[in-house]
Amino acid sequence: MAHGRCLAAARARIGGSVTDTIRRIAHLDMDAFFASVELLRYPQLKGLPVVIGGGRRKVDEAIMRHVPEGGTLADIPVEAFPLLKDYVGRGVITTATYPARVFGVGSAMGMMKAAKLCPQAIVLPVDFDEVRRFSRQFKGIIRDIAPIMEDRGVDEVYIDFTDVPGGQREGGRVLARLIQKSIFEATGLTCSIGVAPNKLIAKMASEFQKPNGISVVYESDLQTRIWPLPCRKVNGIGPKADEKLKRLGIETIGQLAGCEREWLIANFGKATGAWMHEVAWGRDNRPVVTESEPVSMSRETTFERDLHAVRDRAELGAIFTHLCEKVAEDLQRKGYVGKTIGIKLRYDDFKIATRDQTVASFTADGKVIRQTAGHCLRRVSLERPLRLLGVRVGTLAKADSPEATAPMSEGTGLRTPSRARTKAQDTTGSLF
Ligand code: TTP
Ligand code: MG
Ligand code: MG
Repeated sequence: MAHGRCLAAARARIGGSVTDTIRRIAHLDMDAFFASVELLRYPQLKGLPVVIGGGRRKVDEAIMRHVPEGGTLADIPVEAFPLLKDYVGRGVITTATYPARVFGVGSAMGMMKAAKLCPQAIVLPVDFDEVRRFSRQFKGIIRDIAPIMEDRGVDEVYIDFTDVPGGQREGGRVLARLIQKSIFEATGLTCSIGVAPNKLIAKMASEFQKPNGISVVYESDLQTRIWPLPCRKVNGIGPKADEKLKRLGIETIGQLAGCEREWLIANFGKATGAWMHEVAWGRDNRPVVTESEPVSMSRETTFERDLHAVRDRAELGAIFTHLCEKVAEDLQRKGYVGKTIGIKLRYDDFKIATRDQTVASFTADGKVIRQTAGHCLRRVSLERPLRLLGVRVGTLAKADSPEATAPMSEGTGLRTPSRARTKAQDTTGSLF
């Protein structure tokens, strides 16, 4: 029985015929992401070299002045935009459009140095809010098509194509095309996708045809398409490991594959050596992990100068209340409630103290958080000045989940603290 089910699960009906299902993992990465987001706002810059870097507000204001009467941002003349050659400062480039990359300009390069290579490039600041908005949007589009998606940062994700309709056709190309098209139609942004037997190879493959490309790689392509690549292309082989490999005469992944596993272990240690051997042979069975639920949410702040609980009482109190309100806002915005409320302090001698307390019913209420965190504060020493103060809410549940909406459990409303208690050193009295 079990065997029969396995077989059935390993097969998919495609175009009327039954074909074996093979593991298809995609890696999708947005093209020149921060720069592309700016080009949506200023479409007149399409096709021009543009770099992202430098401070934000000043540039915005300078450009805004050039919006013609009754016009929009798209009507600002190209000549009005600041150029790299006029940049003075120590900023580095966050990213560059593909026309700018032609000049050798790219991420992490100093702006003054880049100005020598491409003085005519337009410089724009990053708008993080806008970037985050598009990041959420493109990920939402993907999830609607292929629900097993792993968020890998602002502009990239892994997607498990294996059991998604279209995920097997042309090795995944059909589904990749659909995703690319859907993202472009909704946002105007392009991305590149690699589809491969696993995450490791998919990540490399997404770079093969950038920008706006799709690359499909099969297990049998290992020798021809992966082995000629430099070792540095393996996600996880950083500059240090790469340098050491080079010293040992190993430049390409193929050369790495030619090394004895034991030799790699002798040179790089057990875990890294064994891992290098596996990746060189294209082996990686890490699953695509969909969004993990947050364990806690917290806010903390390091003060500009150390603050003392008595001497700086008002200032500290205001910051504390603000942190509690911010955590409450985070919880509410993300749709969570929590039960364990805690504080974290760092003293001027860098020692850290934490305390927490569990309340009877789930909350995302700033006042409840403030009150409970205040109780926690009374349980730590406040004799030394403080460098940092943090507030955390843990034991989270979705605000609309059954456990969160269940009637309040019996009791006093406050439970015993969950951490080992030190005797309360109440130097603050009712300060908090
Ligand atoms: P990347 O995906 O590395 O680069 P990219 O999207 O700009 O270009 P590509 O087409 O080659 O993928 O990074 C995504 C965004 O993250 C990028 O637009 C800017 C930002 N970023 C940084 O803030 N710092 C960095 O060091 C890098 C590399 C990127
Ligand atoms: Mg990118
Ligand atoms: Mg990226």
